[in-house]
Amino acid sequence: MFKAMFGGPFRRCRRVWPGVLFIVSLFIVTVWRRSYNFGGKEIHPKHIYRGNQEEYIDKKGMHVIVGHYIGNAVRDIPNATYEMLNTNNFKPEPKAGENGMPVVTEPRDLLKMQQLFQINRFNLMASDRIPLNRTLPDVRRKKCKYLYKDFRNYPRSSIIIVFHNEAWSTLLRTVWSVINRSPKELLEEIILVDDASEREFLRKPLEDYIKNLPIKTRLIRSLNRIGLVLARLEGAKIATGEVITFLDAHCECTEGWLEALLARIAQDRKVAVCPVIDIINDDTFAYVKSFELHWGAFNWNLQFRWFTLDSKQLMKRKIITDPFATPTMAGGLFAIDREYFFEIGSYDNNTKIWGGENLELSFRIWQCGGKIEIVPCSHVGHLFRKSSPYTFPGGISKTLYSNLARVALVWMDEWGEFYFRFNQQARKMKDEQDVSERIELRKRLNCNNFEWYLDNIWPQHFFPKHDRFFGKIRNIEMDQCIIKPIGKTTSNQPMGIARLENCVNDTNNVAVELFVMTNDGFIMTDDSICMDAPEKEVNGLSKVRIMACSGYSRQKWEYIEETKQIIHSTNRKCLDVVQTEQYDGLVIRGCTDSKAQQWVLESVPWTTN
Ligand code: UD2
Ligand code: MN
Repeated sequence: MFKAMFGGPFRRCRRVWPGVLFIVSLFIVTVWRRSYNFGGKEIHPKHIYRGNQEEYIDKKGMHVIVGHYIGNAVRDIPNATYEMLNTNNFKPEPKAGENGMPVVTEPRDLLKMQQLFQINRFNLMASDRIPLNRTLPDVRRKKCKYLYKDFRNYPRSSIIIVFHNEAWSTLLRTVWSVINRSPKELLEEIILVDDASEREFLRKPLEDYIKNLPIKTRLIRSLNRIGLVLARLEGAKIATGEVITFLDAHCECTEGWLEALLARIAQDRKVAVCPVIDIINDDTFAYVKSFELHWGAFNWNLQFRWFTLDSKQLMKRKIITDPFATPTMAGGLFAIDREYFFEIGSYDNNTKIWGGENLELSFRIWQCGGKIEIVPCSHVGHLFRKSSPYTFPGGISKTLYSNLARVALVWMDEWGEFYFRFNQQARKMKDEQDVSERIELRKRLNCNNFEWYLDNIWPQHFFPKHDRFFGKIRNIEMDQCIIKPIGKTTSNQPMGIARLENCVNDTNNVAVELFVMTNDGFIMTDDSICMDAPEKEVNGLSKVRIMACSGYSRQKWEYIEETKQIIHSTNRKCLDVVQTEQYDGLVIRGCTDSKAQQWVLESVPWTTN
C-alpha cells in the first residue's frame, strides 16, 4: 500500500517520507493537546499546565483533579507514532487464550508484535486477540471449593483499579474477570481511577463502554499524574463497600478469589488479605499457576522479595487451605476493611508515582496491631513485566528512593539508619523528607517498634541486630574476607561457592562481604543466603557453598573465640581455604592449628547506638 501510494514519481523522495510523517504526527499531537475533551468538559491546556491543584466534580459526577501535566508518551516510546499509541486494536478471536492457554504469534507478525510490545512492555498484540471474558483454569485446591458456601454473609467489596496508559484489552479483561468470577452479591461496585492517561481510547470510548457493564462501574480521573498511591486514595475515598479490594490494571481473577479474601476479613476486620499471585506471561498471556506457599519480605535495599515457607513454618500449618501470615505484601492486590484502612492511616500521601508503598503499608499494619495474610484459596493472575512502560516525572531513582527513604525514616528505627548507611541513593533523598505527620500517626496509633516487627513477624530475617554478629569475616592466613558470590558463572568459579577476596572499605561496595551470624549459628547475608556445609566430598574436597537459607542444621556453625576457628555444628570440621588452579574457595576439613582455619569476626557498625 505504502509502495503503491508513494511509488512512481515519488520514489526518489522515499527517504524523506519518514521525516514528513514525523512532522505530520507532531502536528496532530499538538492540535490534540491544545484542547482535549475531558469528561464532557473542554479544558484548555493552560489550566492543565498552570493550574494549582484544583478539584471539581464534573457534570457526570466524575471527580477531576486539575494540575500539572507532565510526560509525553510519543517522545518516550521510541518509534511509536501517535497513531500506534492511540489506536485500539482489540480484535478478539473466540478461542485465543482460552482456559489460560498461551497465544502463539505467527512469524509474519513478529516485527509488528515487537513494535507494539514497547508500548506497554507486554505482548499487546497477543492481548488484543484474547476475548475479554476468556476462561481460566480453576487452580485452587479442591477443598477450597467447599469452604465458602456461606459467602452471602460476608462483607461486600468495592474493587479499585488504578491505571496509567493501560491497554484497553488488559484493563477490561481485569474488569470482566472480576464480573465473571465474583459472586454478584459481594460486588458493591468497580471503581476505575485514571491517573492522567493520554490514550484516546481511554477517554470517551471507555466512558461509553462502562455504562453497559452489568456491575456498577465508576470512572474517575486525575488530569495530572499523581502516581498509584494517590490514585488509589482517590478511589478509596469514594468507595462505598465495607471492604475495598485493590487490583492492578492487568490482572485476571480466578473462580472463588473474592469469597476467600472476604471470608477472612469477616472473621477479623484487622487483617489485610492478599491472594496468591499467579503469573500471566508477558509474551504469550498464558496463565501460569505459581507456588502457593510463598510469602513476602524485603532485602537490605528494601526491594521486595518472595520466600518459601520453611520447614518450621510448614509444620505449624495444620490446614493447608488456611491463610498464613506474610511480613510484607507485594502491594498491588489486596483487600482490607475500608474503615480500618483509614483508621490505620491509609497511605503516606507523599509517596510518588511507584514504589515503597507496599512496605510502608505492611510495616504500619503489623506494627500498629493488624495482620497481613496470604489466602491460598484465592488466586489472581498478574501480568509481570520486565520493565516499566511509563514515565517517572522527577526521575526514576529520585522517586523511588525518596519513597523508600520515607518508609525507613518513619518505621524502621535503627534499621532505617542501617539502610541509609549502606545505600547511597536513599541517603541522598533522606534530608528533604518531611515525615512529621507520619511520625505523629505512629505515635497516635501507639505502634510497636521495628525490632518488635523483626523479632515477631519475621524471625528468620537476615538483618543485623544488637544481639548478633554483623560484619566481615576475615581469614588470618590470606588476610582476605568471605564474599557473597555475585556475577557470572565460570567453570572453575561456579556461583554459589563461598570464597575469599581482598577486603574493601568503601561503604558503598562493602555489602558483598557483610555477614550476620545469628545466635543459632547461621552465617547469613542479604537476600536470605546462608553458608552451607557440604554433605559429601567431591574430588576429595568438601566445598562450602553460599545458598538459600533453609533452617537446617547443615547451615549451622560455631565460632570458637580462643582458637578462632569456625566449626561446622554437626560434623565438627573446620572452615578452611583452598586457593589453587583447580579450586578457589572455602572447604571444611578436619581441624588443625593452621592459620588458614583461623578467622577474625570484624564487627562493622550499622547504627549509632
Ligand atoms: C508492584 C505492585 C504494584 C505496586 C508496586 C510498587 C503487584 C502485582 N504489583 O509493581 O501494585 O504496589 O509494586 O509501587 O503487587 N499506576 C498508576 N500511576 C502511576 C504508576 C502506576 O496509576 O504513576 C498504576 C499502573 O497502571 C498499575 C498499578 O498502578 O495498574 C501498578 O503499577 P505497575 O503494574 O507498573 O506495578 P508492578 O506490578 O510492577
Ligand atoms: Mn502490575
